[in-house]
Amino acid sequence: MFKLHPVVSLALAAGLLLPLSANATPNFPAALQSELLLSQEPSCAVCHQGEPTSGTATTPLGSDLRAHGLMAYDEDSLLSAVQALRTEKTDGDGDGVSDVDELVAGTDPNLGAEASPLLPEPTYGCNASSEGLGLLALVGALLALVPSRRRARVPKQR
Ligand SMILES: [Ca+2]
Repeated sequence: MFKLHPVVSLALAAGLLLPLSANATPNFPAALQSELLLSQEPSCAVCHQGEPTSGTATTPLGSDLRAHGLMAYDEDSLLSAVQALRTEKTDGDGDGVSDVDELVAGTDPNLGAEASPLLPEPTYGCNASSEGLGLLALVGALLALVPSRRRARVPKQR
């Protein structure tokens, strides 16, 4: 067994854990807020399903955005897709209010008018990017404590 420097252990742990804890694209809520002049970042749940919201955008809005070229982590593709939805006045839930207008109004564009409450404050998903850091630190600390064996030094032969 070889000894890893604690910093290396942390880096390895981060590399192992980050794909497992991948969330929605973290820059998208702020990009939507800026593009649509929203009072707050929209919840990740407008595009992602599940608890916590993560993975591929599969809500009706998320699917429409992907159909219009949305690519994860590509803010330009998000803004382009939003513009396309705005131009087409896409109404994923069929309630007569376009998806973009619903985002601006703070309602969920995936739900009809009767079941479309104001979006909750995001408490998880793409806005909770530091969520896994506690676990990451714990794993890194545990890896740093793994006993190691030093190589026996072999005296140079003369
Ligand atoms: Ca609608």
